[in-house]
Amino acid sequence: MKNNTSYQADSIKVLKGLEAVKKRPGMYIGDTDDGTGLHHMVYEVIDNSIDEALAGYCKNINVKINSDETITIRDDGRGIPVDMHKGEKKSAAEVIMTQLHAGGKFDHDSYKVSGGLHGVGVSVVNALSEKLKLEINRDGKKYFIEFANGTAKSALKTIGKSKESGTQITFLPSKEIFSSTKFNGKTIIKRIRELAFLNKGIKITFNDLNQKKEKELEFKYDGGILEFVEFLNEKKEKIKNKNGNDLFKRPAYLEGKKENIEIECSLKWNAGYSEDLLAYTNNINQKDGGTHVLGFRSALTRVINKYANEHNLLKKNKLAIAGDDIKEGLSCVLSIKIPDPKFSSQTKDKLVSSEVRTIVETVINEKLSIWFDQNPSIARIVLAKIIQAALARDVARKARENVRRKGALELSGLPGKLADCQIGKQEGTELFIVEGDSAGGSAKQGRNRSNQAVLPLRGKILNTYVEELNVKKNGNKLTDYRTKALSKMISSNEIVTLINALGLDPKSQEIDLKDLRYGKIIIMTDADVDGSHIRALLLTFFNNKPFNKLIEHGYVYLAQPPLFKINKGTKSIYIKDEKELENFILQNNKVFKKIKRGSKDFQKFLDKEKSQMSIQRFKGLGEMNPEELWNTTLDPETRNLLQVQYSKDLKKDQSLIHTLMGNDVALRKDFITSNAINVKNLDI
Ligand code: 0RA
Repeated sequence: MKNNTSYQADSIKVLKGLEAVKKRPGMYIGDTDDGTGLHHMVYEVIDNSIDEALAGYCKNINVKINSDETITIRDDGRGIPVDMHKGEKKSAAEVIMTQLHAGGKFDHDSYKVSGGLHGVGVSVVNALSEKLKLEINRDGKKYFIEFANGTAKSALKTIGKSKESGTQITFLPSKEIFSSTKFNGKTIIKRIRELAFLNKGIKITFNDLNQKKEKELEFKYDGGILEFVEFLNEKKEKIKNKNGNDLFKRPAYLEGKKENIEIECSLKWNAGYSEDLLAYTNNINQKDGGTHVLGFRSALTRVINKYANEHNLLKKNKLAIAGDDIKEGLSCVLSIKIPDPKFSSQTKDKLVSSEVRTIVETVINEKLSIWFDQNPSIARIVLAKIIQAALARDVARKARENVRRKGALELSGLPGKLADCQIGKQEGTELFIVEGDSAGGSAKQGRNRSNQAVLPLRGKILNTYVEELNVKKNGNKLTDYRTKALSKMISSNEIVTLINALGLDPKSQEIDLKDLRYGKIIIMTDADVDGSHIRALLLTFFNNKPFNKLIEHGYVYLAQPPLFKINKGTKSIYIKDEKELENFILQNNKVFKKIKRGSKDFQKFLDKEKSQMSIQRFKGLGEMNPEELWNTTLDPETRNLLQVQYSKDLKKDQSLIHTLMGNDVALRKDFITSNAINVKNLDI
């Protein structure tokens, strides 16, 4: 508060105050070159009218850009006081217009919530204006006073009678201070609209007389920030209810007052993924948030988690909802009004008043809980969206962890276990997926390094079968199935390694065949039950979207390693399986022609023949030396490859895989000894 000592001393202080403003205008009003300061001049005056409205005395504000480059702001409030100020020997109006922060002198405790963008008062606008005319309607009279560069041209005088009350200020910003003094209609409209949203019921009109088609725009929102949220969502995709309408008939609107702090909040969710949160303190936006936003976020997270727990929505997914999941598609306006806010800087971009946090949290917590309870059908769908976001985040986290897991990828981006081939193109190259490290060792040594790559897999890979049929039956969409399948696949180290080796992206929903690093993908497993199982698991993986594209385009093959080796002198003959061994013996012995096949005698002789021959049985690929592996399984000249193909009846294939790889253990066991997918003899 001002301390009146003597008239002279005070006058000097006033002069010094306005000189300071003129000397460093940027400090008081913002940048004087880029237009922000110029428009803050307008906002400062409008804010004073808004204050008058918030005090309950003003309903209408008119803003007009005039043809002589001046601007007029008019309101129907009480009018700036006109009585003589005893100490100053000046009218109160003149004092308010010429003294820095002089507004406070006339304050009642409730007055001046807004306090202007910089809280500097209209005297700053006056100081930086070449010309300012003030007209006051009050006490049945019309008063007038004019200023030039902040100094009164003459004392306030009565110029007539008036039945109205209110204040009208017309000013021309100083060309010595501002690089440009041309007002931008759009910029002003944006602020006027914002103020109309933030202060429900106040009517603000705008008129630009320099526009060819002169028309008055009117901004009045009885719904306040609720209408603001609707406005922010106009062009956004809606979450639809079962009738195809916006799930939110209107946004949620919450309000409360605690310890002199007024809190208003409106929010809704749209179908998008980004967040749109606008926070205001005393009509000023905080782009960097602050304590009010922190309080809001804690309350929101708490209420959502409480709701999810009370309705048992989390347990079956083994999930926790985080703030980021709630943010997706949220639009919210949070507006608080507080007597003496503290900001981190002059630009008021961040609120730091610490008491605000708990107060906002308490109010939002209480009101939002009530809103959720009163709107169960909206709450249910919003929760489903949030839980889906949490699931997706979980998938992404697993993917990240897999990529980071030690040794998963070398710097080349390829798995360390992969023994790559020298040729760097798809055409003519082959990837052998090999069961076990020992077989991998033989394959690595026996292969043709120029075009054959080897990837050893350790043991049984994860069964990646996802019951698509069931997912669909529960009324969920294909995305759910894909998320589930993807989540399952990338949870396995071995599978991520495989996908990386193939040159594909583990997180991508689509495959571009051009990315594939090899022309043939050859599954090479032992010729025993375990081998068949691993082969089935690999085929199950390749049957999942999007990897089934590789089967569809004929990239996937099965190697056929032999089970027996017969040594005949210096020659070696390799035999695929028991049946082929039997045929081989029969063909080479005339004796068998006379004995009935399958009889006791037949078996006796057969056993006798076998014992006389030198037959070696391979227990697994690992028992073959590199040369044997090359001769039997790797060499394109002699090997026997099977191409994996879907049969004509794809539905039947899939239902077979479903039966065999699904949850039924007994059926799965059958699969281990049989082939689920049709294979056709290719080479030979
Ligand atoms: C100081 C005291 C009072 C009102 C105002 C200033 C006032 C300033 C502006 C600026 C634009 N429009 C305005 N309207 C009001 C309170 C006056 C009283 O107590 O009667």
